[in-house]
Amino acid sequence: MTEIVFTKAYFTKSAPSIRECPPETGCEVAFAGRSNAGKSSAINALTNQKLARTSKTPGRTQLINFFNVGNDQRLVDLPGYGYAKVSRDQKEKWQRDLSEYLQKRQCLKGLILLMDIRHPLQEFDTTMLDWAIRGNMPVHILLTKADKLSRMQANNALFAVQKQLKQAKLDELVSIQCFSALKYAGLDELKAKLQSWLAPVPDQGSEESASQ
Ligand SMILES: Nc1nc2c(ncn2[C@@H]2O[C@H](COP(=O)(O)OP(=O)(O)OP(=O)(O)O)[C@@H](O)[C@H]2O)c(=O)[nH]1
Ligand SMILES: [Mg+2]
Repeated sequence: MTEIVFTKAYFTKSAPSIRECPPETGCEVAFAGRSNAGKSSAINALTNQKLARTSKTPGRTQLINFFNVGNDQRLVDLPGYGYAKVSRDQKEKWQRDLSEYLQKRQCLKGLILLMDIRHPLQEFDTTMLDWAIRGNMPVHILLTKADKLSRMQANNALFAVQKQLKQAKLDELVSIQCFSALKYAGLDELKAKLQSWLAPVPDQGSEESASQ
């Protein structure tokens, strides 16, 4: 297994729709969440570069942006959802694009779902979870902007979401952690998750590992 060097990430492409995404080869992991949840900031913290545009104005990322992190391994910054000021047409287009991307993209190995730790599991967050689970896609939740809360408050928020996931019987496919792009907190856990999805250790008994 080669360790992914996230700091070597580079931008490759912006796609206005799923039809214009790069070819279905290798593996990718997508970052999804409400507008302003901190998707672009998380990618920048992870790569230690200003790769993805961040903004105080919600709805900044309107394209599907692809970043290479290795040989056919990609991170994908998805357009944020839930931004009140966009038109209904635009909202519907985003929803169609997201559902199509999540359900049809074969090379998609997992979903990083970002939610502001102060407002987790809002409208459409749960829809995203449902779509992913229905497609048997593992999800890793980042409770972002954890620096806005005390450690105790952050842990309480984490436990509360964990409890809800358990009650909804979603805890097998879904993992969760606190995160702060501002403080670079939670990066090791996120990197380990991405590594496991993008470059999994081959199963010792599998044909693939036997032939190597
Ligand atoms: N305090 C704090 N602010 C953060 C953190 N992460 C992001 N922000 C701020 O939140 C705002 C939105 O961040 P973005 O990374 O642009 O959010 P996004 O999810 O990519 O937003 P869209 O592209 O609109 O979907 C910016 O002002 C960031 O500086 C964090 O960990 N802590
Ligand atoms: Mg963004």
